[in-house]
Amino acid sequence: MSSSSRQTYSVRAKNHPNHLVRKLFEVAEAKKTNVTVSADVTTTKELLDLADRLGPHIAVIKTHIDILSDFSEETTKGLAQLAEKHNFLIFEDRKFIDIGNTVQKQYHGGVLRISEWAHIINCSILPGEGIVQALAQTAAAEDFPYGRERGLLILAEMTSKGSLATGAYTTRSVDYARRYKEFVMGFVCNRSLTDEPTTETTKSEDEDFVVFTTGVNLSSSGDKLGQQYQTPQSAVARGADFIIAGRGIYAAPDPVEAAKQYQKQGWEAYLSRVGS
Ligand code: 6AU
Repeated sequence: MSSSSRQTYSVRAKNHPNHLVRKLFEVAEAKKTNVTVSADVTTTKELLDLADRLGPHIAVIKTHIDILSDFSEETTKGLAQLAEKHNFLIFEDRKFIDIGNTVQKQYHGGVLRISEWAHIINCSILPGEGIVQALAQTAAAEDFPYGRERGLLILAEMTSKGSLATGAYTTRSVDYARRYKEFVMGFVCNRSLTDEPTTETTKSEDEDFVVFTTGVNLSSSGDKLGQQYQTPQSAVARGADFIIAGRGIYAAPDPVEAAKQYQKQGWEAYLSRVGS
């Protein structure tokens, strides 16, 4: 567990050099929630309806925008309006994984125009350091209109059975995060990582990467396709700053009640970790 994990979101917000991380912590503290809902539904109507109903209980909405059967500008305009209304951030779970030149075009422009509406994106580092460099470069360009309102999470581990995102892959994720920390907010991973022994970089005193942990579910231990779950308590105890839950919330009989439950359990686990 890193030392920053024991600090409150407010303290971390005050000291953090990254504008979007500060905003994320402020949202969490203001709404008393560390829940990211993974809204893996397949129509715009369902997505916007969920975002509006769950909005008061979440810090972040995570999308897979390419699974919508009717994606259009209405989808992203609607999401952006709801993000304003309910004070949450939008995380597009695109998992970029290609050479730098390609991911730059997939992120900024293209049919999905991800940079326009997603505050947070993620990438795998399987292609090597160049993918992080390329995405960071796009966001730092003088003509990039969204500047400090955008950030990247490195997919450092995965929750699926037999995941190969382990060992050197995970260690390098930490190295690359350190090298591009103006754009890298933190990781999607299953535990706090920055005290791991790394080979190429060393931890700075003020290092504070955000940990998003997925595979969180209160009533199931997994699915038939290799997904593996843990509870909000165990995720937070292992270092999660934000818990990501999909089916546990949107497929529940009453998604709003479910979101409230994840909010309560995630928040209590956070309070107990920071000792208040
Ligand atoms: O709660 P679920 O199982 O319904 O949904 C989990 C969500 C899905 C996955 O695409 C995503 O989390 N995910 C990720 C992410 C966020 O990158 C990484 C991972 O290792 N496992 C995982 O399930 O939208």
